[in-house]
Amino acid sequence: MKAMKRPNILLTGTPGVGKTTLGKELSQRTGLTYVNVGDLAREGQLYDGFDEVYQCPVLDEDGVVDELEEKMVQGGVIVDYHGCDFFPERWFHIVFVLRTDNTKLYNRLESRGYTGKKLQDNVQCEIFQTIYEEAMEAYSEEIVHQLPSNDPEDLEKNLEQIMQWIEQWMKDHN
Ligand code: DAT
Repeated sequence: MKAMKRPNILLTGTPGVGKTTLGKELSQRTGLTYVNVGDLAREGQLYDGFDEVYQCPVLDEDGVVDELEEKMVQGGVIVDYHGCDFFPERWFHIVFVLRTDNTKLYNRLESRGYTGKKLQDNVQCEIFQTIYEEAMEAYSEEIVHQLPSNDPEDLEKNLEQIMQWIEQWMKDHN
């Protein structure tokens, strides 16, 4: 028997909006595989240079794509990253951009230890909806959806909505 087809889901948005929280819980509830691109890069040392301004290694985007390709072709993967324009468009069946109110995001990032330019730039990234615009350019607009991610009720609503979408997708494709 052929394996059930399962969708690939991209969770993107500014750091601190709640991608990891949503992605891990979604994985637990659905059995889909959760992949955190930041962790993947760290584990495989998929870096390409060093950013002097932010004092952090630069992601080797092609290396990440090569590393994930086989898994993505099989389907059933939830990918979490604060950027989205270097993944092959064909990988994803749906893209969620999580959004958080500025003051809430500021507080979350501050308690994560962000200060100075890093804190300012990330909050500005959210204010300018940089990642949403990146997603709208990189993917077909019909598959890009914004999700509010301000409080636990939002989290629960998002989980339920995505699970419903997965169920419908599975019915349509199997
Ligand atoms: P990201 O993976 O986008 O960087 P995260 O999942 O690590 O974000 O969440 C950042 C912080 O915000 C963390 O302390 C958990 C909290 N958080 C996430 N989703 C939330 C929500 N819907 N309501 C309140 N807090 C949330």
